Amino acid sequence: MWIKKKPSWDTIPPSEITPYDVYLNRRQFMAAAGAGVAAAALGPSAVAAAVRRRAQEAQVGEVAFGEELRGELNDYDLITTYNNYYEFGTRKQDPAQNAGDFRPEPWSVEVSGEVHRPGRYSVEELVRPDEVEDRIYRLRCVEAWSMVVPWRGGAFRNLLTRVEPTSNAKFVAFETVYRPEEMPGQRRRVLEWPYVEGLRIDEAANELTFLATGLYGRDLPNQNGAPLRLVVPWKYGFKSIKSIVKITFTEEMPPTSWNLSAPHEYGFYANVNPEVDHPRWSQARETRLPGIRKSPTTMFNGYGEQVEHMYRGMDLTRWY
Ligand SMILES: Nc1nc2c(c(=O)[nH]1)N[C@H]1C(S)=C(S)[C@@H](COP(=O)(O)O)O[C@H]1N2
Ligand SMILES: [Mo]
Repeated sequence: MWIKKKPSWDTIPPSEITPYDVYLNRRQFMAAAGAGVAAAALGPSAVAAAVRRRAQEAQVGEVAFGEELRGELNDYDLITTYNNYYEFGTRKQDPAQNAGDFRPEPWSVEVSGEVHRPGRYSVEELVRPDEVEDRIYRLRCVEAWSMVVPWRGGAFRNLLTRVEPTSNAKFVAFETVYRPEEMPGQRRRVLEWPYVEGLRIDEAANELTFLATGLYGRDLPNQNGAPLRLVVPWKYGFKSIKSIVKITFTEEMPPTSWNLSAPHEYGFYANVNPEVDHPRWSQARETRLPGIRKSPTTMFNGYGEQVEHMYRGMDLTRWY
């Protein structure tokens, strides 16, 4: 992916660019070597962790949204090793372990249905290099844990202005790639494959709806949905569909994977709502990883100001 502008921290000459992990190790080494008394007091692992955190934060330049969450950012390691991506297995560590053979390039997305400019689009046509920005969002999984992630990508509404939905388009349907050869989880029918999701057209056009191509300023790892995934921060995480190959504009509400799988447990809207419990557990509180203590969940995951107007007059207890 291209980046919008060279961030201020990026002053290393190209000849010195090293792979990210090597870079981090070198930074840790230099910091540990120079930290003297503080290092002796804290111990090497605490120093390494602190330096690593700082180096990771340095990968997130100026953010277009969510600056107030910077201090709560989860580590790159956690975000890329604790995943839900059932195409690669159902345990949290499975996607990081099993996604190594997945090929996110070459890639194209088929845009069809109620749209004036249907066709096959490249990732760079959907998220144009000059529109790329970093945003820090909370991610609240329906399983009652949450993280804070620095995404890189583009607003979905930019894409809408280019493909031009027709006036009949009331919903947008999304589909994940189907490649059982590369995705071992798809060889078992845990869900109906391919994974599908959808949004109402006004939700898709909301300023927060984001197409991520990266995180922490780097391309998306396969386990996080490379090369292109949706991020809808006021809804439960399962709406944020990964590795998208189809975007279809429809007049009818499209089917969604978790609703197909367990209709009495997962609705289409799936807005984060602490007052509507999952049939098998409470949604009033959540665990902010990597901690274990629970803290209160907030309506629309804290994004009410941006999204609440879209649901006026709707019975949110029914549509959780
Ligand atoms: N195709 C696909 N997309 C998916 C999932 C999945 O299993 N398959 N899991 C969802 C769930 S439940 C969550 S919480 C988020 C997790 O995103 P992350 O692993 O990048 O944190 O991805 C969502 N997108
Ligand atoms: Mo989730």
